[in-house]
Parts: sequence; C-alpha cells; structure tokens
Amino acid sequence: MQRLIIISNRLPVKIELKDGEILAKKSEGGLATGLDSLTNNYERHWIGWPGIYPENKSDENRINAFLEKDNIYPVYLSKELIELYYEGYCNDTIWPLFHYFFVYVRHNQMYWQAYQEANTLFLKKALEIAKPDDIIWVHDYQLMLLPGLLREHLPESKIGFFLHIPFPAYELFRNLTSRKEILHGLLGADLIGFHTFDYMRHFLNSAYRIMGVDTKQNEISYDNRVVYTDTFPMGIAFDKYHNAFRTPEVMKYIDEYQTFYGNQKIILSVDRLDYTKGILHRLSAFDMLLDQHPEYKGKVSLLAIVVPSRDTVAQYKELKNRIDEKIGYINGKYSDMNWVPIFYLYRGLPFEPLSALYHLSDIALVTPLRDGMNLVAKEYAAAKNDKPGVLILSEMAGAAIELTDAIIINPNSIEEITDAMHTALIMPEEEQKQRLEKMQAIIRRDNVDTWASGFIGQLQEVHTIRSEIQKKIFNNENLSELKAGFDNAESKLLLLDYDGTLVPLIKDPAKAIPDKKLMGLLKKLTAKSGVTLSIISGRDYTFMDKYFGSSDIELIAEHGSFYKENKFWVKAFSQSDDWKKEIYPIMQKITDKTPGSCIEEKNSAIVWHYKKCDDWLADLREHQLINLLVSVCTKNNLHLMRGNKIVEVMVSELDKGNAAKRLLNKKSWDFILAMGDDTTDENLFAALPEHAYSIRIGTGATKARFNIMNQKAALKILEKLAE
Ligand code: GDG
Repeated sequence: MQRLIIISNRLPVKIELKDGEILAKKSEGGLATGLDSLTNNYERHWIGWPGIYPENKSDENRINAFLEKDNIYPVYLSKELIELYYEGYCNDTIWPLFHYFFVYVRHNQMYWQAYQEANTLFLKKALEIAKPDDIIWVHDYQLMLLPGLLREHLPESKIGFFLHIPFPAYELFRNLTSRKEILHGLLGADLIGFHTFDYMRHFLNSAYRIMGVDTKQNEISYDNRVVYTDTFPMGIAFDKYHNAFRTPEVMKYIDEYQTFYGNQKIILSVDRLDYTKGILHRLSAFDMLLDQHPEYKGKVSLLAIVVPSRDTVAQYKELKNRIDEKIGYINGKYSDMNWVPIFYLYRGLPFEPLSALYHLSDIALVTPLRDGMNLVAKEYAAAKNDKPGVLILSEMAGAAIELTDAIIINPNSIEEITDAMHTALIMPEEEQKQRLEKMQAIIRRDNVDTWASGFIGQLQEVHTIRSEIQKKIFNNENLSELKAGFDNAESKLLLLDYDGTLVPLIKDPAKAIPDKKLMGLLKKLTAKSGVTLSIISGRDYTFMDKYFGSSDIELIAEHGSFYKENKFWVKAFSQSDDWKKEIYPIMQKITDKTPGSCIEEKNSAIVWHYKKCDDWLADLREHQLINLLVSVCTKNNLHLMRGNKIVEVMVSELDKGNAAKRLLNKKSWDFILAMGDDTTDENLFAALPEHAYSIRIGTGATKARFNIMNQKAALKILEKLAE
C-alpha cells in the first residue's frame, strides 16, 4: 500500500506521563479526521511534537515504542526551543504578520535560529522514516522550511505542503527578514495548497517579486523543477456535526440547556483566545445592540466561549484582561436580577456540549479580523437540523468565499455587526432554512474527506507529470548514443536556435553577443568533416551577418524570412511592407504606456519586447495589445505570435520549419540534431524526419524528442560533439 507521511508541528495525540504511566489524549482536530478517511488507500504515518518534555532517554524510548504501534513518530523539542521556535518565531513573528497584525510582529535573530533548528529536527526524523516512494505531506506555518530541506535530501520524493493560515500580501510579506529562506523552503514542495485563491495569488506574487522566479498561472519554475500551487478549501466531517443532535449524549445536553435558557434567544461565539478572532469588536457590537434595541434586554444573551491558548505570550495575556474587563462592564451595565446579557466560559468544551450549543443557538457570531478558513462557521451551519439559525460571518475569514448565504460583515465595523445581529434576530424562519440549506449543500460536498483526498490526488498527478517530463530529459545515455551517431555518420546537419540556445536569455538582447568560447566551439564543429551547421534565429540579418557573416555557418534570419546563400542574403517572402504602417502605431501606443518595454522592427516582423517589465503590468498590456492586433493581423494576413516575453507580428508565409526544409531537402542526412528553447522552434521540431534528434531547452511541453534543463546543458552537448 502507498505510504503517506504526515508532518505537522503537533501530533494527533498529546502525551502525558502520570506516575510513570503514559497517557495519550487524542486530538479531535479537523486534520486528523480528514486523514482518517484516507486510511483505506494509504498506510498513514505521522511525525510531530508530542507536547511533552521527557526527562530522560528511557522515558523517550518508552514513549517512542508506545506511539510506534500506531505509526506515530515523535520529535522531541526542548522547553527553550519551544519558547524560541514555537512561541517566538511561529507565534510572535509569522502569526501576526500573516494575519495583518503588523505592529505585533517581533523580529528576533534567536527566534529565527530556533525556527531553523526545529525544522532541521523534523527533517532528521523524516529521513529516518521516509522511503523513496512515500508521499510526504507537510503542514502549516511552523514547518515552512521543511519542504526545501526534504528536497535537498530526497530530490525525487513527492512532497506536498498545505498552509492553514492566510498568506499575506507581498507588501506585508516583504518585511520578513528571512523572506527568501521561507520562500525557498516552501518551493521545495511539488504542490503548495492554500485555502483560498487570494492567499495563492499573494504567494505567487511574493515568489515572483522576491525570488525573481518565472510564474505561469499557478506554476512556478524553480531550481529546474515545476512547483504547482492550488486552492483546497478545508472542510469538516459534515455527517458527524449534522447528525450529532440525534445521539443520546448530545440530546442530554440539549434538554439541559433548553430548560436553562427557556425562550431566550442565544447568540453563540466560540474561538481560541486570539487577537485575530475579533472578540473585543464583537463584544462592543453586542453592547451597541442592547443600547440601540432595549427591547432585547431580558430576551437575548450572548454565550461567549473563549478557549485558552498561548496565554503565556504577552499580547494574549493582555487580550484576556481586556475581554474579562469588557464582559464585566457590559454585564454590570445591563444585567438585572433575572437576566445576564453575557455568559462567559474561559475554557474549551467537549464535543457533545458544543454540538448541543450549535444545535440550540439562534445565531452564531463568527467575526474574525483575519482567519485562514474558520471551521467553527462550517460546524455551526452543518449542525443545524430541524431548528434553524443564522450564521453571521466575517468577510475576512476564508470560509466567507464558500458560505455566501451567511450574513457577511466587515468585522472592523461595530455598526455592521450590530445591524447583522438585529437582521438575524428578526429573520423569518423560512429564510433561515433556505440559507442553511444552500450552505449545507456546499459543506456536505466539500467536506474534510474531499479536502484530504483532493490534495493527495493532485499531488500524485503533479508527480506523474514530473515523471513524464523526467522521462524526456536528455540523459548521459542519450548523450553517448548521440555522440556515437554523430561520429559514425557521414553527412550531419546541426540546426541551432540562437537566443536561449547558443547564448543565455538576458534582459538586454543587444548584449547577448557570441563570446570567444562560443565562436571557437562553432568553428570546431563546422571544421569537422561532413558537418553542416545552421543557426536559425529570430534575429534580423544585420545582426547575424555582423557576428557570423565570415564563418562557414548556414545563416537563417527572422525565423526564415531571409537566408544566406553564396554570400548573399535572399528574401524568402513576397508580401510588401504596407502592413507595418498599421501595426507600428498600435505597438507604439502600448509601449508608451509600459515602462521598460520596447519595439524591435525587422524586415519581415515587428516585435514588442517586455522582458524588463513588471510581470503584472506586462500581462495586462500583452492582453490589451493582442486584442488590438487580432483584427488588423487577420485583415492583412499576418501571423500574430506570443513568444518568450515578446509579442511578434510577422508575414505569415514563414516559420523555422519551412526555413529548415530547404536544408533538410538538400540531401539525405545520416545525422540531424535540432535544438531550441522557444515556441518558434516547435515548427522546426515538427518538420524533422523521425530519425532526427530534437531537444527543447527547458521543461516546457514540446514536440521535440527530448528536453534539457538549461542553456548551459545545450552547450555541453555541442562541446561533446566537437571533441
Ligand atoms: C487554523 C486556522 C483554519 C474550538 N473550541 C472548541 C473546539 N474548537 C474547535 C472547533 C474547530 C477548531 O477548534 C477551531 O478551528 P478554526 O478553523 O476555527 O481555527 P484555528 O484553530 O485557528 O485553526 C484556521 C484551520 O487552521 C484549519 O485549516 O480554519 O483559519 O487559523 O474545529 O470546533 N472544539 C471543542 N470544544 C471547544 O471548546 N470540542
């Protein structure tokens, strides 16, 4: 069975030692539930921190043996490391930054060192457990360096990463001093998952701007690999929450609470103690509701459950004090002998009483200032059955993208939250039911099982694509075969592209001129007996003539519009230049609006270059330019082409394939090799006979027989032939 290794900061169990005895407390978290559903198809293993500091090796060994039965492998972290790595870098730097609480962010070199150290400890454990064919799925912001570390040691492995919290906008993320290292770490994965499209967009933008990587839709080319990103909104175990009210344990609580609250309307609020959850804003809104609508006094109560969390961190302690104070203030202001406005629990509740409260509450008030997803919102909507209710949901929670039938509010506006509570309190039951039905259909379909299997399924697919690419990668065996074929052949034709093949692609094409080493290599090759070497380029013939005019190389310029024969350049097309008068002003207009872009005019083409431009702006202008050009090109029978950071309009009779035919048909060649890196080279590859070698530089989809990783590798092949 395929092995699946989950790595998360916390294990799905918390270990305690009581009088020498090992106690394991199972966590009910969404992640553990979602992964349970995969156990039919995968052998699940789990690596993480067990939440305990064993005092000696023998305790460690006993805990290890106890957990290993369930394929669970603990990573032990010292108290000091937890302080600096978890409470420090994770919760004092990353958490506030990624949730847009910029003023709370603390940059501390010791935190960062501890974060690296902790990630390395997780790596060590993973290397003990993982086998080459395993799927490795790393979770969340505590382990963002781990995919990169794993990739160094297990280059061929299937590695996925899922971020449970938001990924912030570039303008915020760029402030992180270790931003490059974090991005490098994440880019070690094959697939990076986010809850929403916005988080993914922010990540792609940061990767592009900070690492200068090429991004194409949801793909990133990095380190000779393609990294995929996608959205997987996390769901819940729908049936568990939907059917809970039928179980005797939950029924017992429902009866108990119903008797206690009577006809009172209950507004429920459940969160971990966290400044991101907007608890204080929510309390202010409830204060305003009672102030503006005194008719609710004695009839409506807020039940605030705050689950203790991170309360050793200063900001959390302060938040706790302010919540206590505010609740005291509101209760003091409005309470009478028979009624309390706010019931306040500073503790977590077991599943059964919580489900009973979901079932009974008239409103759930879920108003985080920022939240990756928020599962409480989904749980409340799922738990509703015969008794309806209204979900008030912050637009800043990932869940708001899916649950559009909630009352969506801006959590910063006390007035909006207040109005929403009033709207919910007077909403007809029929409307409540309709809204719930629509939300339940979504939560039932996109549940936690589909989330987990969707991610793993896509990771497998991505890996299959990678293996397909890998199969086409030109390897040493292919090189030996190529060399033998070349040496044994009598007549040999080499068809070589220029930019991106013989010279690297650089921002300023004028500077991409052949150096001495390249000229020496080409000379050596052309001097070999039986060799015809041709450079087929998109460059104009003046450039080609300047650098290669005096050599024995067969020159083809402007994608085949001109070729050199018997020392003279021959024009290979019949169209007049009239079309240029229409095309040029269109390109000029777009160039004027796009700093860094420029126009290149050739004899048979006009090219708009945008290599030096900002990607986002270039993308916009490219679309605008193509829209403007399409009808003019059709009318004038011109070819409109998108190349590598260029848009080119050219006379339509020509392409590199047609151009090569003149040489291909000259004689029956024993050996043919064609190499190129751009879309224009695809026509060349398609025109070759079956026995020819064709190699595409880069990992893009191609008609060529092989791919090679980069331009340097292309030169190495030519050097081998020249030996
Ligand atoms: C992170 C992201 C993202 C809470 N109180 C009790 C209790 N809970 C359970 C809820 C829910 C879970 O805890 C909380 O999940 P959230 O999604 O609301 O928030 P985070 O813990 O901050 O989780 C978040 C999530 O990861 C998943 O990707 O949605 O945005 O911040 O399941 O039911 N459970 C019980 N008693 C409680 O008192 N039994």
